[in-house]
Formats: sequence, C-alpha cells, structure tokens
Amino acid sequence: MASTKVSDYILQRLRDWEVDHVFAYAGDGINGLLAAWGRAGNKPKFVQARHEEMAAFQAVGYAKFSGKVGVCAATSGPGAIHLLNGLYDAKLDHVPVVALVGQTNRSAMGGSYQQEVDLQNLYKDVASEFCETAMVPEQLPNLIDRAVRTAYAKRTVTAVILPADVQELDYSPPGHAFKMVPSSLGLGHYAPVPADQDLERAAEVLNAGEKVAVLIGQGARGARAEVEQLADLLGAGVAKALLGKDVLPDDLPYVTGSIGLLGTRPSYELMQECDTLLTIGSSFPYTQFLPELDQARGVQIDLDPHMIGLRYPFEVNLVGDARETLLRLLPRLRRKKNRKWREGIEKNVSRWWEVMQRRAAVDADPINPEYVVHALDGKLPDDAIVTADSGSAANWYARHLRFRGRMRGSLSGTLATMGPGVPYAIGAKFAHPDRPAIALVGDGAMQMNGMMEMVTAAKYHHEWSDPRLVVGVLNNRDLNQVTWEMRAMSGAPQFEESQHIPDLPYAEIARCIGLDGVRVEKPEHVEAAWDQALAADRPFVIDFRTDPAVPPIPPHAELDQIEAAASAILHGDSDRGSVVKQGFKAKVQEFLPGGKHRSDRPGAAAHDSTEENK
Ligand SMILES: Cc1ncc(C[n+]2csc(CCOP(=O)(O)OP(=O)(O)O)c2C)c(N)n1
Ligand SMILES: [Mg+2]
Repeated sequence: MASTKVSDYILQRLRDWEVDHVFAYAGDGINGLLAAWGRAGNKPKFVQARHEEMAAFQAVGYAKFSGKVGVCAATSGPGAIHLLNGLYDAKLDHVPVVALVGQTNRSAMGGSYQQEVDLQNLYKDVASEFCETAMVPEQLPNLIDRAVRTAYAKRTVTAVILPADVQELDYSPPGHAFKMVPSSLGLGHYAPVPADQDLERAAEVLNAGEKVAVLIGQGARGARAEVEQLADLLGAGVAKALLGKDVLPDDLPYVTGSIGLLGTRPSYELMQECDTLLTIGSSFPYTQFLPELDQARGVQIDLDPHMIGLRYPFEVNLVGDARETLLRLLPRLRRKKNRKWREGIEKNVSRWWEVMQRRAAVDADPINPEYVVHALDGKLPDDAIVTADSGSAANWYARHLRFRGRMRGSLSGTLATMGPGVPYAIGAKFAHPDRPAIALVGDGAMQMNGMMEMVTAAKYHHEWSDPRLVVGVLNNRDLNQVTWEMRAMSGAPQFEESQHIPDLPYAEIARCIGLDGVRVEKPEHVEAAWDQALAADRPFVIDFRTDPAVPPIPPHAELDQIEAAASAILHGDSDRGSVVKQGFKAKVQEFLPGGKHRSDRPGAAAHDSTEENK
C-alpha cells in the first residue's frame, strides 16, 4: 500500500472535521494537495471558482448559510494574495473560515524565490487568531485541528501555510515524546451564561423602562422564540442590524426592519424615542442611529467579551449565549401593562410598508429599482436564500424584502466589499442544494465578479437538486451608490469618468454559457421575469434596466442631502432634470398617508406620526 503523504493526511483530517467542501483554485504551491485530492476521490469536494477571491467569498457564503466552517485553498504568492479580500469579509463579519495556502519549498524560503511572498506576515492580520506554517509532518493533526477549532470558537479566519515539499513528505504522527504536540478532534457544545447578579441588574433596567427598544444582530440567531417572548413581555419594538435581517421575521408587527443608513424609518424612530435599549448579538457600527448617549439605559448581550460594551454606554453588559441568557432573563421580566409604546411602533411599521409600496410605484426611466426588489418580495419562495451585493441593491434588499419563516439572507455587512453577491449565492447552493438562491447585484459588481462566477454556476448547477440560482442585475450603467454618496455628502457633481460603466448584455452572456436569462426594459415585464427565473431549470440572469436617478434616501431627515444633490445637478450633473424629479417624487411618498404632512425633524415622536393614520 502506498504511504500516506502529508497532503493525504490533511484531506483526511478535514473529512474527520466533517468538512464536505473546499472552495479553491489550483496552482503549483498546492500541487501536493491536488494530487491527494485525486487519490481521495475528491473528498472533501474541491469546488473550483474562477478566482481565489471568489473561492473565499464562496467559503464565506457557505459558512454563513450552513453554520459550518468554510474552507478555502489557494496556491502560494498570487493565489494567497487573491484570497485576502474574501478572508477579510469573513473576519469582519465574524464568520468561521479556514484558509489553506501553499508556499514555496522550505529550501527556497528566504531566497526571494519565484512566487515567494512572506505569507506569515501577509496573513498575520487577517488570520490574527491562528496562522501557522507546517514545517514537519508531526505538526499535523495539530495545525488543522487548531485552525478549524479556533475558526469556530472565535468565529474568525485562520490559516495554515503549507510549503510545497512538506505536502509531499510521508506523514508521520506526533509521538509520545518531548516537544511533540498530539491533538484531538471536536469542539463540544458550550453556551456561556452571565452570572445571576448581572441578570438581576439587567432585569431591573428592563423592568424600569417604559419604552424599550431591542436591537438584534446575527448573534441572536438561535434565540428567535426567546426574542419574541421578550418583545411581547416588554411591549418592545425590535430593529435588526443587516446581518440579523433573517433572525426575526418581518411579518411580526413590532419588527421595525433594518437599522442604519440602509434602514427603515420606524427603526430610526424606535431608537430616537426609546428610554431603554437592549442589544442582542450585534456590533452594529453606526452609533448615530442608536439613542442619544444620555437618552436610554442600556443592556447588551453578547457572546464575545471582546465585543461587549462597544458602541453605547451600556449599564449592564451580559456576556453569554443569546438563547441561554434570554432563557434566564425572561422569568425575571414583568409584563408591561401599558401597551401604548408598542401600539405606536406597530402603527409606524404598517405605515412604513405602505410608504415602501408607494415608493416602489413611483415612475422611473425605464424601471424603478425599488419596484424590481419590491416585486420580488411577494414572490420569494418560503425557503429562499437571498444575497445582496454592496451598492444600491443593499438598500432595496434591506428595506423592501420582508423575510418570513425560514428564509435566509446575507451580504458583506462589515467590510461592505463589492463582489460577494453571486459567489455567496454559489456558496449557499453548496450548503443547501435543495433551496433556491437569489442574488441582487449591481451592474458594477456583476462586471467586477458576478459575471465570471456565472461560469462556476454553469459548471456545477447539474449537481444541485434545486437548480435555481437567480441573479437580478440592477443595470443602471452607473456605480450608483457612490454617485449618490458624492451628491449627498459633498454636493459634488457626478464625475462621469469614475461613475459611468459600460452596458453589457448580462442575460445574453448567461445564455451563451448554457444558462438562461432575459433583459427587462419595461416595468410591466418585471413580475413575469421573476416568475420565469423562479420557474427555471437552471441558473437565470435577469438584466433589469433600472434608473440611476432613483435616490437611496436614508431613513432620517434628508431634505438637506437632497438639496446638496440638487446643487450638484445644477453644477452640471449629467442626470440633472431626472434626478431632481426622482428625488422629490420618492421623498414625497413619506408625507402622503392620509394626505397629511408629518414632521421630518429627526426625533419626531414615534407615536406622533401614527396619529395621522387615524
Ligand atoms: C471592492 C470595492 N470597491 C469599491 C467599493 C465602493 N463602492 C461601494 S458601492 C459601489 C458602487 C457599486 O456599483 P454597482 O455594483 O453598479 O451598484 P449600484 O450602486 O450602481 O446599484 C462602489 C464603487 C466597494 N465597496 N468595494
Ligand atoms: Mg450600477
């Protein structure tokens, strides 16, 4: 029998950790590993991306939607460098990802050799919790075990650097001897809970409050029922950070939806008016969307002592698993008898959805992107997994999609990088081949990454039991989110050279590579296109010709920003007339219910506005 090489052993150890997929790209820095894959009958499955950054994004998407560690692999030098942006996306969103990267032979290291990059230093930041180079076979299994375990335990990125010649050595395990480090598999379940006296203090704060706001993030996943019970007891409203969008369904009347620049008005008002803030499993960064620093008494629950106490002067910081902590907190809470605060929130929420409906109905040239996403909302299959790219699509994803039941969704929440929309969806298809995935992607992001990853979709879709991977491209021929930021923040006229991007026949390209797609140029064809895509027997690209003049208006008073936009237009912006018209047309929808004007002052009382609906 042939000997077991280090590379064979690495794949075996990954299988032992129940790693089923490795998102990767070949190169001679990992030739030993590739040969081992051949000997192992492609287990774990090598999933070939078009680019190492895409492999990393696929690993992130896979990890986000499966709850398992994502593993990616790349060759030395350029391959390892390409992985980095995807790895940072994982690190910043607290997603467990392991990177296996090649390195030149040990004999060449330090010799300025071809493709030799100081990976230990390059990866020192992104894999700050664990980054090690295998120099002798006996370092295994320890290096793999610690890489996987640390990624899970710290929800972060770890890396193992594998010199090419070490991959080819015969494996020999660590012995029972001095300077040997044996190791073992697994990481038992554990769920830390706060001390009783801290729970008592938290309960005192929450019981004393009359207007409780809850902010949840991805850390509240797994505590859905407990968050619902808490919100019910306290008569609270619940706002969701972007990464927590799929943690609590939007059809609960007190869920105010997303928070922040891409968020909803009811979330904004909830934070403006509350007297108590409970944050569960979120490190939502934009503190200006939280209550004033002296406005509310605060309690935070977070699993990670490193992340607690951040963002707000919380009075009580509970370090613990969200569910286990809430289970201990709930019996200590008293039901609020006065439900006025809650009723106000619910009215604001239902009013907001009406506003969304009207905003989607505003005419645009040729298609309003808000309508594109709003139309999808009603058609989302119950088991859909939705991804969005960075760009204006993230606004419409955050605001127009109402997640129900077991729907899942994610985007690059913290790095906010362009490009993960399609590769996340591919990662989702490997995590759940029986569920439909839908990606909302700008044309810039589609040109940057998405288009080429459709080749990956073409290569693999036959293996998915549900072949649906729908990509909705918002084709506005513009890097629109940034164009609007330039207009709103600085009043700068649009700089055509940086912002305009070429038109591509996205659907036609999809058809050329054996997939399907349509271009949609009229609003009346939007719904039929979604229906066609969701009934397709293969990945499908819809090229929506959308209007770049529809503004992604933030949820708070933005008249001043709209004015800045107007001045940019007056100073020679190419879209002028159309932008002014569109900006005011969309904004005006927020003033319309019952035909009455409402205060747009930040901090306008949450319940004031609901008076208008009577
Ligand atoms: C890798 C990367 N490069 C640049 C940016 C800055 N950026 C954020 S959104 C955006 C525009 C995206 O354009 P597009 O994909 O066409 O979407 P749109 O906003 O037009 O809908 C840019 C350039 C970024 N976030 N990430
Ligand atoms: Mg665009």
